[in-house]
Amino acid sequence: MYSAAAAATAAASPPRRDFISVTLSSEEVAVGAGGYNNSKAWRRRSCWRKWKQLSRLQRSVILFLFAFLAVCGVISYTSMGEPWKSLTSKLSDNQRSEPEIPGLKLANPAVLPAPQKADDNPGDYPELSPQKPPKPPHVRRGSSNLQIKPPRKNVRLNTRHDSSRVVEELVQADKEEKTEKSVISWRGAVIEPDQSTEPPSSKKKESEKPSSVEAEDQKEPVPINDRQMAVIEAFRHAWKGYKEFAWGHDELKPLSKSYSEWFGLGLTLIDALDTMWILGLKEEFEEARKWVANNLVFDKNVDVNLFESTIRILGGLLSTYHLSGDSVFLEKAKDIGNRLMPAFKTPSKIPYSDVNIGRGTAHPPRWTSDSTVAEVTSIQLEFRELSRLTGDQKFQKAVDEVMKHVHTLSGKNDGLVPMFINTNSGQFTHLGVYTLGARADSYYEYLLKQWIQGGKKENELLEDYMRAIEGVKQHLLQRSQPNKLTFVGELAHGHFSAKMDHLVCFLPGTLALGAHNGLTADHIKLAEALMETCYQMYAQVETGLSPEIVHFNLHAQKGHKDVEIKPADRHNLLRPETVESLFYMYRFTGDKKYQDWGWEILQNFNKYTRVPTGGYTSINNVQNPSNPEPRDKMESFFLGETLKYMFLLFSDDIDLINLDKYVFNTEAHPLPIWVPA
Ligand code: DMJ
Repeated sequence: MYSAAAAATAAASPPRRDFISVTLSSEEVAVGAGGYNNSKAWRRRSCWRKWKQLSRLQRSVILFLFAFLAVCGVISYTSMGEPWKSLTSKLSDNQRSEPEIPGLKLANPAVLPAPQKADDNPGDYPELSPQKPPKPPHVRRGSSNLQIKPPRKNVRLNTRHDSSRVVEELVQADKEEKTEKSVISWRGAVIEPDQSTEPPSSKKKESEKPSSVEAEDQKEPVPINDRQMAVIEAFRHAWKGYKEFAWGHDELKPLSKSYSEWFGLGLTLIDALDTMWILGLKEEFEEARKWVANNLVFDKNVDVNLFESTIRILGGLLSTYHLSGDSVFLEKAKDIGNRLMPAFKTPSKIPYSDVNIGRGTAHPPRWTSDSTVAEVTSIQLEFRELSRLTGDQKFQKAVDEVMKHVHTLSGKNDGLVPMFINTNSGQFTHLGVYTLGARADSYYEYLLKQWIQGGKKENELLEDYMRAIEGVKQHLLQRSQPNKLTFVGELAHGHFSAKMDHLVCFLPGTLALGAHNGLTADHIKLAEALMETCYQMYAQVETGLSPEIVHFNLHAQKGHKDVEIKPADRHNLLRPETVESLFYMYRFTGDKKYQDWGWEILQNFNKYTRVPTGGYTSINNVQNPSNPEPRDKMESFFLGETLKYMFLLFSDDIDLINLDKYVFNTEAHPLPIWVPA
């Protein structure tokens, strides 16, 4: 607005062509002075009249001015827009990051600039190289393929106090490794990133490639922590005994400083191969690899159990092949796989339990023509993977047929299966007894895991798994007294028994894995409850170690715990199931209590089962801390499973065997999950 004096001056002067004068009427001056006519119509009319009174030139100049101002406005908006947008989004990010807690208002809310992304303005800070933020545990990373990269240097650890030196060594080793990005193996041989997963056969189905080990993971390995160091130390102690007294034999007898043979195939050594790889034990792995290459011979007149040799030997060789990329393991896997095939030559195609791998003959146990249900339905992950790698479908065909057949069988109870199946008729036998323990356990585990391995497409497997878990809920779940622990009992001809094998403790982990893969969320709730129970099977016992079997109290009695142990059941075989489940539970929930429970268990293994001259031993009496009665045997699964799961449990690196890329067989040997290319 112009002042009244300016208006008067303008009115007095004659209009000049080269000046623009704007005349304001007295009415307008009056408005400026306080008189105010609020009629919209009047205002519109008056403006229009004035506009009409202007010369054409004046009108053009005014229009030009408006246009000019409009153009300036648009230009300055576009140049200011980005900073403005980022400012407003930073502000709103800041606002978002302050969680709203009802009833709580911060007196002085902090105003902080939003953290700048490393690549927001890389040129601004040339002296700073972009840094990865520290990885929070349990944050799922993207789907980049990875290779497990053990440290280039061997881990050296003589005592617990060595741990900081070892960490330094590992960090140094990692630095060295970064300079050799094209190499993915520390075994000496240079392996190109892709080479490790390429099956030797061109017959391999292109559409089913493993999600893992196809390309090198470029991410920084997470440093090993003190608890993991303690696992490495335990492994080394066990290995020392095996190497000194049982090298190349099946199992160490640590007290008598000798060994026992089951199949005569170096079972402990093969079972432990991928554990050494995962723990980063280079020297030990190298030595064991040489033994496999030079001494492992399957052309032997020996009877082996189909299930045990599949999960431990075939599974161990396949997983070590995947992790290391070394074809010697695949060659051996093919050899044993072929030698196990005669087991499937039965009238029903349900395999016999035993095979003579030298003669190529198979037979059931001497006293029956039955096979165990868990055994014939827990060899699938390994045989299917062998087909995928070799391109020879016969392995997969044989084991898939077993699953298809079992899927259609009658004699199940709401998805729960009996424990035996006849190799002639193909029918379940000993009907009416249902357990998730010995002889049935891994049937349930492999339903889920095959479904995951195959890319979640085989619906019958999922159906059978879901139905079985409903069956467990309906028939086998109970709560103990006094602490109301949820446990899985057994059903025999309609009678419930409150007996639970330690073997059942695989179930919390399997349920958690299912929930992680999108199955109903109440499975994780059940997993949490059962995990607590499995931990109590250790915590309520005098040595802090679980017996083989417990009986839960269903009725509160003064002075009685939830867990009762019968004299025949109080042995501990260094089994893995509870630490296995603790590992899954920690991976999926991030709850540190699971790590702490595992840590307690490791300490108790060290206290009651460690043999000073090397090795660990099974014990006969978990209730007697002053004499746990060592049994003089270290089972191969202690190195294959128990210590491996401990190491993984204590790790915060979800890429250390990423569970979206690998599925563990029932002997803790990770195999790749197949995904469509
Ligand atoms: C292992 O051989 C396997 O975990 C199997 O599924 C059950 N028994 C032992 C460990 O307890």
